[in-house]
Amino acid sequence: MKVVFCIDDNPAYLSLLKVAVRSLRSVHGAEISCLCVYAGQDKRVFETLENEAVPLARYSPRLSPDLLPDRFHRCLGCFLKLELALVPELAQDAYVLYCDVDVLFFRPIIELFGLAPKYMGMAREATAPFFHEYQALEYEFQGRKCFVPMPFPIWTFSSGVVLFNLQRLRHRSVVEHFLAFCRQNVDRIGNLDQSLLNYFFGKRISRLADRWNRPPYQSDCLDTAHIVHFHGPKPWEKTAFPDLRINCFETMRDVWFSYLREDEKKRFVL
Ligand SMILES: [Mn+2]
Repeated sequence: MKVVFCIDDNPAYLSLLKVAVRSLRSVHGAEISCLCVYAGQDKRVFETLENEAVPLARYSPRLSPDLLPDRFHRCLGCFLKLELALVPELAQDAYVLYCDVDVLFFRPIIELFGLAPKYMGMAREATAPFFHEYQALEYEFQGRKCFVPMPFPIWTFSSGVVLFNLQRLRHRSVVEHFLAFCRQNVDRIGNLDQSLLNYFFGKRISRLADRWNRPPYQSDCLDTAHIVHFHGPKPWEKTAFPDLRINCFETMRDVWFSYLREDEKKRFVL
């Protein structure tokens, strides 16, 4: 199974991607297969991917920037994961493990390769369930009106690590329905791609154990995490989110920096 990353032109992503890929190979060896999906044309991205020997899939998303509200333009990359079932380079893959680039592979992930979620597997965020102001969201698909009842109470699954069943998403136009829903409801979401996945797939999402997506601010991260997710403050951030720079944050941040060369560390004020 491939490990898939998605990026956009945010330069911070390049350091994150390097550590994600290096830690993945450190845990699993160089033969683990990965792919990076990218819609832009920044030379620095091409160079970094080439230097890190990460295969690139250039992809023009159906949810193109002109269809997304301006306020999402700073993080276009996060929407790419919604379309992995349509990426030609993944056409032969039944399942893929999507990971944000702000992850650190800390223990083996082989166990995940044996799972077969019906649509997708995601770990839960440590937030309380909530109720959306809409009882149902609607969208039109091929001239028909479709309704998606909100999966009340809505438990939030994190889109930082998603084990996608691409085969299922390609079957019977599920992904086409989903993208029609996304296009027509993107103004009714709070949390980017994650809201779209949670609202549309709701109770069809299979729950992954916490160890597959553990933020460093959780006290058990060091002892249990297989994939550490720098959800909240990024490893180099010293003042943002003070209440989340707790527990294992400092330790995991040091592990993260250990994957960078001295010259690569210099761009961060430590
Ligand atoms: Mn993330």
